[in-house]
Amino acid sequence: ELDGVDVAVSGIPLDLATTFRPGARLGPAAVRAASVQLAELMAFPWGFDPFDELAVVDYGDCYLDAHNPLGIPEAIRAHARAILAGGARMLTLGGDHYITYPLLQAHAEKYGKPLSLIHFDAHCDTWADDSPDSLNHGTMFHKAVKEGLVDPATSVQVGIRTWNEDFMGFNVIDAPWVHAHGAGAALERILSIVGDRPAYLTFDIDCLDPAFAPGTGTPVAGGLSSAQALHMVRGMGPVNLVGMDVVEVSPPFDHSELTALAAAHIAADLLCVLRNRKVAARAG
Ligand code: 5AB
Ligand code: MN
Ligand code: MN
Ligand code: MN
Repeated sequence: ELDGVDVAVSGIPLDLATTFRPGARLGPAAVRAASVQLAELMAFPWGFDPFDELAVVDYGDCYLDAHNPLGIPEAIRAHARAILAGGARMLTLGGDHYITYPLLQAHAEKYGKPLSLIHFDAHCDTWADDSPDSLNHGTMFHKAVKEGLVDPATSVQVGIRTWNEDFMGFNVIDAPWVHAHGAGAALERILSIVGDRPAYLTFDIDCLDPAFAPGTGTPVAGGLSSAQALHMVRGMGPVNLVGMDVVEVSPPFDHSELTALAAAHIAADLLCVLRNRKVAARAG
């Protein structure tokens, strides 16, 4: 590991031209700011401070040249490759959810493909678009499946409540199922689908109900509560998480920083999960 860094936090402040309501480029800064409010809460409910054992470094933001949109996918891939080459795991703050596609390319190069995907979202993001670098909103997992970056049969989409004619073979735990059966039952399904395969976790904040996360570009009613989502994220201990992101926070639509705070809380709990895995691995 480069300099002994376990987790590299970085931001990718991207808006896409195809976005209905722009603002996600301001997400990483808002999530970082909200994370300050978490400091005193971090030990709850874990009983430890994740930074006691886990070396976490904020690498700042990926530089995106606004005058060269065609360079955006390559800039994100290069950013990720440079961090992954050092051995740190990435926890990326978005930004439009598009960023997950070049991030998956870099992670698949590093960890082997296909990866398993744990995808929290209101949307399945599998809308058809085969052109690799088209920067088209909501098409990332279509491309990722077509390129063999993720194996849909060992992947799962959680919180979905919009329709797509092609789910591309992903397992889907939709929002009504979580409401009917509970977050605990959903977590058990996630763990059995993914097993101990290398898994990338992508958390689109719009998986949460707009009551909990109003600050996002494409809100959809009927979503998960933050308690349900946190329960599932906190249960990721058995999963071999090779990469993580929290995306689609759009501060212009937020109220009282609720959405940024929810995203920061998800990110903090992911750090706690990684901290526990590190401690458990050392204990043998
Ligand atoms: B998200 C929709 N298909 O293109 C569109 O938030 C939704 O990353 C895309 O899941 C949602 O705007 C993309 C209607
Ligand atoms: Mn979404
Ligand atoms: Mn999405
Ligand atoms: Mn969106």
